[in-house]
Amino acid sequence: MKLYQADASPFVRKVRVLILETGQDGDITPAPVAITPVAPDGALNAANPLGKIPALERPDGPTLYDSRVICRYLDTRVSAGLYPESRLWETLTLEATADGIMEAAVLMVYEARVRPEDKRYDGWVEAQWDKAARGVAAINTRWMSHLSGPLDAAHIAVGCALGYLDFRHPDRDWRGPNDALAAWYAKFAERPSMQATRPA
Ligand code: GSF
Repeated sequence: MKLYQADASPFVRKVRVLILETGQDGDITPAPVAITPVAPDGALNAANPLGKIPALERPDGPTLYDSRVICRYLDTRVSAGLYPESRLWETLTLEATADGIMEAAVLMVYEARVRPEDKRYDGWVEAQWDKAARGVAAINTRWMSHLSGPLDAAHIAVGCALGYLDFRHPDRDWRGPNDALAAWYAKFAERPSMQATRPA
């Protein structure tokens, strides 16, 4: 299977961490792409009409896209149990929260790097940060007992979202009021799968 990817993408990292955690690394061929919303890639567009990564091309079925779909597929493929039936809705909601943090943080990067300087809108950037910060605070206050349980797909998503905040927005200090989550992340970031996928 071919994974369209870029090392800096937190959504790709989520998929790559899940691949490593479930022992499927040998089944995946990386297809690196360098894209922005205004500089798409032809082969990627053919695989995913939305032009976004990650996208997973399979020999025996249509290309899968959206990291949540890919993670769920890869989990099912090897019966890894990272979407446990007993807490499925919690897992999906926590994953969605982490994805929302990534999405807001990525949009902030695009605003600074992709949009022409004279068209940038600081209020919009701050509103995106407010979303990310509210997401982080909600995880810290409502989800620590879930995060202290056995590994599931939501743990991976949260780890990758926080890693992306460190990578792209180190000056925002997400740890500040979120001690419990900061302690959880310090430990989670030590996992070999997280170390192997650190964005440079
Ligand atoms: C988001 C993927 C995404 O925005 C998912 O896979 O979960 N909901 C999707 N990927 C970005 C790269 S990133 O992670 O920085 C992307 O592909 N952007 C290109 C574009 O055209 O928006």
